[in-house]
Amino acid sequence: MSAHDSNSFDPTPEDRFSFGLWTVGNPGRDPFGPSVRPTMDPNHIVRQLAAIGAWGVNLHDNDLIPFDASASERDRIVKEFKATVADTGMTVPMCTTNLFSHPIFKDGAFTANDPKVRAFALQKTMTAIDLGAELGAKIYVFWGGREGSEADACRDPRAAWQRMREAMDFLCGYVKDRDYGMKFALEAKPNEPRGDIYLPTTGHMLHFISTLEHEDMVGVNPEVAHEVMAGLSFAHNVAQALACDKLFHIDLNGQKIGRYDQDLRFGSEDQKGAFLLVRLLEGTLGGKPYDGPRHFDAHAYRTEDEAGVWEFAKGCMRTYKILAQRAAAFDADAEVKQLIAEQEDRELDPLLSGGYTVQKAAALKGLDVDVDAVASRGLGYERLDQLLVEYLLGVRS
Ligand SMILES: [Mn+2]
Repeated sequence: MSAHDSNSFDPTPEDRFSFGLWTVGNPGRDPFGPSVRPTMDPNHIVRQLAAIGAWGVNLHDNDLIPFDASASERDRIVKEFKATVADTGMTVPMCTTNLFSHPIFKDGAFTANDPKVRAFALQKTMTAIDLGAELGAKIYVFWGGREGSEADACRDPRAAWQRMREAMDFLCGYVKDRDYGMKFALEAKPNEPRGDIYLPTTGHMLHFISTLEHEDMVGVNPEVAHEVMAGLSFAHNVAQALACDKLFHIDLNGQKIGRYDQDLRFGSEDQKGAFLLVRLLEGTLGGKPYDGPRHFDAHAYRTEDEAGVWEFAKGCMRTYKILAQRAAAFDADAEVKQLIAEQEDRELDPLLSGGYTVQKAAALKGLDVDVDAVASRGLGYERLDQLLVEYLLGVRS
């Protein structure tokens, strides 16, 4: 089978693709209209995901268990779901808590002004962490859906930051006490549903994590759409997280800049950004690849019926694999390698790395840089970028 046989891009469990119950299960409700698709049973979703080659299924507590379920109802639902996951050979790599749908969370959860809301948020999260542990999840995501404000006069934003720290320290303590072996992945978003959300980008999260009591067990879960909403380069954000060994999970989807959170099929928008992201995650440029799940946090267009939902899911996975193949071919291209290598003068490496010494300072001060010659060099980036575009468009391989 050649690399260009379209079947070779069909997903398999070895690719470790995962979807949330809330993604393929999204019934198409939006602020302007109701559901356009029937709600799907979680067990049906798991069976369908397995059938199309996915590996994992993720969930919020209330994607599986209704908010007001009784203990016996909860146990029945979990038992059936666990059996379906086992029967299909699927896995539950990640779980999270819905701390945004119920009206009690209208002013946030961990950062809300009312201590009863904060206490309930901790209670709900501990219960949901127990569920995640029961399902075998090793990653627990925190997206602070309503941790933000419109009437900013309501609290000192420093108090919100401090409350978030206290909640994370507490919940890390809970997971350690229970010996669940879970890691936390924090997900940033700049706005929506709140006017402004605290800790709005992955960069903010990375710093926040460095202030936590158990920072070793906390990383990030960057989402394409969320960083693009903030007008940022997603690949740059992910690269910083990878460089700090903090990329614990990732939310792949598609987004147009300057819009509401679209959660579109992965690779359906900004194919160049998606190419550069997959190149980074797969390590085709040479860096250490990302070794976590390839998770899609996206949903089908509101125009679709259930058949369209599975086309959407297959599309996310196929596009990822196509981009991985395109990135590998691009980075194996001799001309590409040469254009990148030409910019690197290894001779000065000893002076530029390894930190300060008196000798290096003296050598740098004495260095004779021909500034005019260096400044007048063309860098060949037009050619390099065009080669990227030609790989992306499939005319060079
Ligand atoms: Mn989103």
